Amino acid sequence: MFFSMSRGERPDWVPDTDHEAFTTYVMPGIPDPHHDGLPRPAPSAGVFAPSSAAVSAAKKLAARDYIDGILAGNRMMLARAITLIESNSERHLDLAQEVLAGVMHRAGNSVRLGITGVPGVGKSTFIESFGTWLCDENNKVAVLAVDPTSSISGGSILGDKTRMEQLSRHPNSFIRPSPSGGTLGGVARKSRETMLLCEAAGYDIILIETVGVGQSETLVHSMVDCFIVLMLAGAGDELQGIKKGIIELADLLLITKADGDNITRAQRAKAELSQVVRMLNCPTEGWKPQVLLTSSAANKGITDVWAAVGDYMKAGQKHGWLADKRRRQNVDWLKALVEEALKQSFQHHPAVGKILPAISAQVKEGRLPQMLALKQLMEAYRG
Ligand SMILES: Nc1nc2c(ncn2[C@@H]2O[C@H](COP(=O)(O)OP(=O)(O)O)[C@@H](O)[C@H]2O)c(=O)[nH]1
Ligand SMILES: [Mg+2]
Repeated sequence: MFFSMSRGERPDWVPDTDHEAFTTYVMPGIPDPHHDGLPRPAPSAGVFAPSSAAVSAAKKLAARDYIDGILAGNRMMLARAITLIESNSERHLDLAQEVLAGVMHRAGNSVRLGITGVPGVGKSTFIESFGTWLCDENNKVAVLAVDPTSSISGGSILGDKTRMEQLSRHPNSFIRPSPSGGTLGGVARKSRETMLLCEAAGYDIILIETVGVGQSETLVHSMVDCFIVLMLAGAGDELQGIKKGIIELADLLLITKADGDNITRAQRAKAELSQVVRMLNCPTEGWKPQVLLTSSAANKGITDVWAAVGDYMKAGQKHGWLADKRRRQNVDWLKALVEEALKQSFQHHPAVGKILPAISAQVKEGRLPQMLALKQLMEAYRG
């Protein structure tokens, strides 16, 4: 099902009683399916189909207005700044980055949690109960999503509709669906910058939901402090799409839906998984990934998760790896952007574009060695 809502319209599930500052709405998709929202080095006229409608209401504001609004914790200004960040228009890029640069000194003071697992494992429902409890405890919680499928299926918005109703009404929460369309790199760039804006606006816990398929979990792993993997008891490994890799990424493993008939199975799964985790060679000093049982339906284990996150953060502070991890993530992020920009610059280079089809054809038929092809392409690229 497609959502065909224009910017500013409220989704039908937004509570009528809610105030204007309700921030969840459906982003328009990206008209150019090949554009991922990352800046391009040399835009030529007509290449972009900017989603300018998304930002038209906001464009009268100056960077200062956004910055002051965000730093004052104004939800409306935060939401508008995120819209700016999410815009694919070159025109908005400078302003968006000026805003980001203006608030960055106030970012970084949050606990960043990644939450992953296959569709249906209970991520959204867990975030609803976990997030609501955190908000009740006087934390300010921002929920973001990195969902590469959201442009096709409506993605997490479908889940949010029914699963996060209570949380979305809470005055201490801020929920932002995944930016839709574009490459995963583009989606992740926007989510990462959105996270910084939320932190600057005073949100002290950031929850980032992502599906545990493809590459999105690796990307989210590279932007959070603590990575939480949700798993179902009894479902086979293949069914869960579980590679050993994703368990190795986990700092916390939650067996979800540990309620009703499922309790015994969940306990058994916990014992098995704990053994697997013990055998993994965990490089994090002072921390062994923990396996916990949770039930969002019965509201069980939710506070244990927060206690475990607290232990994890304390271990990271004590041994110094938490700050290291963030510094490394900052630099890795720059590297990823450079790689992406170089790739795009190459792909959109006119001289490269001119000779590429003929060279590819020769390579395809085995008539031209790849290294020679590369040499010709690089010569064209360097000009
Ligand atoms: N019994 C039970 N069902 C749950 C629990 N958490 C989620 N579910 C159900 O599992 C389904 C998928 O949940 P959802 O949160 O949308 O999963 P997501 O795709 O990982 O975000 C829904 O039908 C939920 O009602 C739980 O703790 N216990
Ligand atoms: Mg979901």
